[in-house]
Amino acid sequence: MNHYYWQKAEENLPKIYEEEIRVASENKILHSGDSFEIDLGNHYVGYFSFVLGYTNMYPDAPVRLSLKFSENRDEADADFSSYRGRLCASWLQEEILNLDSIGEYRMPRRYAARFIKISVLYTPREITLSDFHFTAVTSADKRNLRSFDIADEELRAIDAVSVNTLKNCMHRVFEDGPKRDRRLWIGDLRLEALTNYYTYQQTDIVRRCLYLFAAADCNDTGFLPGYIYENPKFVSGYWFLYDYALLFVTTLCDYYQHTGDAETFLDIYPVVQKQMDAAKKITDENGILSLFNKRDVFIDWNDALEKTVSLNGVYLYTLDRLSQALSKLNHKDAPIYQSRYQDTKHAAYRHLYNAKDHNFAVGYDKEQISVHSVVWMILGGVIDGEIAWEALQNTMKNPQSIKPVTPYMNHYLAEAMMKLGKQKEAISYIKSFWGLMIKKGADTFYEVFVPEKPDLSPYGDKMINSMCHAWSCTPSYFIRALDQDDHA
Ligand code: RAM
Repeated sequence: MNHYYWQKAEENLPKIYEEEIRVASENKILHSGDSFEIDLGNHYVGYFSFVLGYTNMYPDAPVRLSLKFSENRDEADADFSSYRGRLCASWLQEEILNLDSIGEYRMPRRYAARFIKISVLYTPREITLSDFHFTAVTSADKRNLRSFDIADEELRAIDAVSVNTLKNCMHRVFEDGPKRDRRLWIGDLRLEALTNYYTYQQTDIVRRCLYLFAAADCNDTGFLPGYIYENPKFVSGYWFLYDYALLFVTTLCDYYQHTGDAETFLDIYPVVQKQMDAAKKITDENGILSLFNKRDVFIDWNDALEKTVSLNGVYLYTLDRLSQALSKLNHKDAPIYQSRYQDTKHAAYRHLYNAKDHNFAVGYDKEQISVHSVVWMILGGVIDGEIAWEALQNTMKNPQSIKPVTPYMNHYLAEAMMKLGKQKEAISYIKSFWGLMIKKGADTFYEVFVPEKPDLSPYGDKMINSMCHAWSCTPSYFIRALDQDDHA
C-alpha cells in the first residue's frame, strides 16, 4: 500500500449522517411460531433496534428470534434456505438472535432493507416486541442535494429513485451495493461520482475514493485492482480488471473537469501513467489491446461476451479524456496521449471494424456481434454520425446479438446515444429501462435488470443480487446534465 496516498484518502473521510425512520410501531404480543413484517415504506441502509418484554409471566428461558431484512418484495418472499448461488450465502441478511433477558436490543450490524420479517422461533412464555427503530445512515448530506424540478413526471420519478440509490450507496466510500460487496469498485465509483456532481455535489468523497485506489497495489503488468477494502483496514483487491483500471483514469479526468482541482489530478498522475503504460504492455503488433485473458476484463456481467473490441473502446475513451485534461493543464505529456489516441483509433478502424457490414464482428472477438462493441467503439470515437447510429440500432434489434445485462452497461449505451446527438432517443431508452424498474416496484435501482429475464443473476441465484446498486444511479446524471444544457 502507498502510505502517502492512503493518508490523503483518510483526510477526506466523510461524515456519516443519521436519520430516524418512523416505524409504525404497535406493541406485538407473540408466542412461538408467530411472525410479522415491518415495512419501512422505502429502501434504507442502517441499524435496527427493538424492545423485548412480556405480558404476564417472566420468560424463564432465552427467547430465540429470526430476523430477515429484505431490499424488496421479491426478496422478502424468497426462501433463503433454498439459496444455491455462487457467492457466499452469508450475504443474505438473516439473523438468529438468542435473547437472554428482556430489554432493548440494538442490533450491531448494518442492513439494507425495506422489509423486516421477525419470527419467534422459541419462547417459553408470551412475550412482547415493541419500540422498533430504524436509524438510516449515509454520508450524503441532504442539505447539499441540488434542487431539481422537471415537468415530465416519469423523469421526476426516475430522478428521485436514482438519488435514493446514490444516497443509500454513499457511506465511508462510494459502495457498490449496501447489501452485498459493500466495497469500493472502480466501475461503480465512476458512475456514482458522475451522478454526485449533479446531485449531492460532495467532491471530498470522490477525492477520498481516488486516493484509495491510488494507494492500492498494482499487478505485475501495472494495472490497479478493480476494488479495494478500506475498513477496518486498507486491503488491495485481488481481482484486476483492465477496463476498470482504465476507467480509474477517466474518473480522475471527470473529477478534474468538474472541480478544476489540478493539484489532486497531478498528485495522482503517476498512477495514471502507470495504467497507460500497462495498457501498452498488453498491446499486440497491430496496435490492439489483445494480450489478456477474458477474466481480466469486465465490460458487463455476461459470460458469453467477447471483450476485445469493447476493451479497445474503453482504452480510446480513456486516451481521449486524458489528452483533453492534459491539454487543459498545458501538460507536456498531452501530445503523447493525443498521438496514442490517433494511432489506436486507426488500428481499431483497421482491425476491429468490418466496414462492409458496418459492424465489429471480427476475428479478435470470434466474429461476435454485441451491443457492447458498438457502444464502446462509438464512445471511443471509431465510428460516428448516422453510420454509428444505424450500427447501434441494427445491433440492438438483431436477435443474435449480445445485449447488455447490467444498468452499468446500459449507462454506456445511453451515453453513446447522447454522444451521437440522440438525446430524445436516449431519454426514451432511460424511461423504458430504468422507468420499467420503477413500474415493477423499485425504490432503488437494481444491480442487474433484464426485463425478459426477471430471475437473471450473474451469481447463479437471484436472491444474492443487490437491489440498490451504485452503478444504476446514473439517470439523474443524464437528466440533470441535459436540463442544465437546455438552460445554458
Ligand atoms: C459486482 C459488484 C460491482 C462490480 C463488479 C465487477 O460483483 O457488485 O458492482 O463493479 O461486480
